[in-house]
Amino acid sequence: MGEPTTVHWHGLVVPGDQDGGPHQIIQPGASWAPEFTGSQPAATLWFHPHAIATTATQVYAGLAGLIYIDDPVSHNLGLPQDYGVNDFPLIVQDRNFDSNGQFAYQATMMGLVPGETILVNGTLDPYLDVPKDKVRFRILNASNSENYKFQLSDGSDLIQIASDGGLLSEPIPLKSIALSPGERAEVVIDFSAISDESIQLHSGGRPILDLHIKKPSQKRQPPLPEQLATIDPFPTDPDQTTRVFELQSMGITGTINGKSFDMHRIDETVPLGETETWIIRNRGGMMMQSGGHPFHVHGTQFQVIARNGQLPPAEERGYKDTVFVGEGEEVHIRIRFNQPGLYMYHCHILEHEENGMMGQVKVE
Ligand SMILES: [Cu+2]
Repeated sequence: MGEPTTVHWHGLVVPGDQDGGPHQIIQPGASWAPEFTGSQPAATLWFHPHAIATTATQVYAGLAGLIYIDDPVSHNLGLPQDYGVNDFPLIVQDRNFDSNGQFAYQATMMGLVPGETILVNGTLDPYLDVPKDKVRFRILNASNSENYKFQLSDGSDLIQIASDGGLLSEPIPLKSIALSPGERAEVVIDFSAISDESIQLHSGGRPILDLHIKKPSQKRQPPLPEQLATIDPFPTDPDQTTRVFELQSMGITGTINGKSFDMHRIDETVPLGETETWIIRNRGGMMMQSGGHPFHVHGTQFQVIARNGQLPPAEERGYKDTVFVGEGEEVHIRIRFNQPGLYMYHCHILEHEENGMMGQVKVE
């Protein structure tokens, strides 16, 4: 490419200097050789560029992909795990096209112009033949700024088995699953319980993917286990540090704690390995509605402990690296960094990230 870029490992717990944030710039013609050992539970993670001022347009142009982490716990649960047979990625992105059929990235003072077309894995008008059996989908909202609320057209359940950072403690049957930019959900759909020959995955009535149900495979999937992973709550300590992050936006721009991003400023310093509580508040939008912000933290997987003073819904009780904070909402997370270095936290609406809503945390 004729412009600087980076490769950020979204959700991977790696040292700050391997994280691929704005400090690990790859200039045109140069290369970068990150090196790290993965040590975290099985999960569906992803990678995308994270350079200053070029993130949003480079992701829009196609730089995004998935990373799968497997482990014995996940492998031995009897979950569908044959890639391309009963285990499919669904990378969902909205796009506009120009008259030449090229992507047309267009932002205004209000933000990115929403795409008229939704692509799945880069495909227009996608459909998929699926076996009349249990099938796993690893869904990533890789849109720059759109939220989705996934549902099946026949009203069947989406059984969520994993969130951003790995398996939930148990399968959660849901009629709809909301994902803001950067969030993932792994779901199982049991097509053997569906009588229609074809159903549709949609979001608020917008078609996402047509699913054509074919004759059952030879070997049938076993029932889903009642228990998936063990999620140990991070230890609590009455003396632990609490930090507050106030999000405020105005159209395409925004701030965290009243500050616009400055690469030469460390906003927070956190001791390595210590558990903290972070309170994330969405103060809304100045003059216009914010629409909510997906708050993402690099280099760790956190636990959501409260949403608006209540326990979070079951699907938010696993590991997360991105949490949606709606207008006027307050979300509490328990967070711990197990690797040292400099990391970003930011709104994952890429236009907000590039226009002020990002900060830096130093872990030491
Ligand atoms: Cu935002």
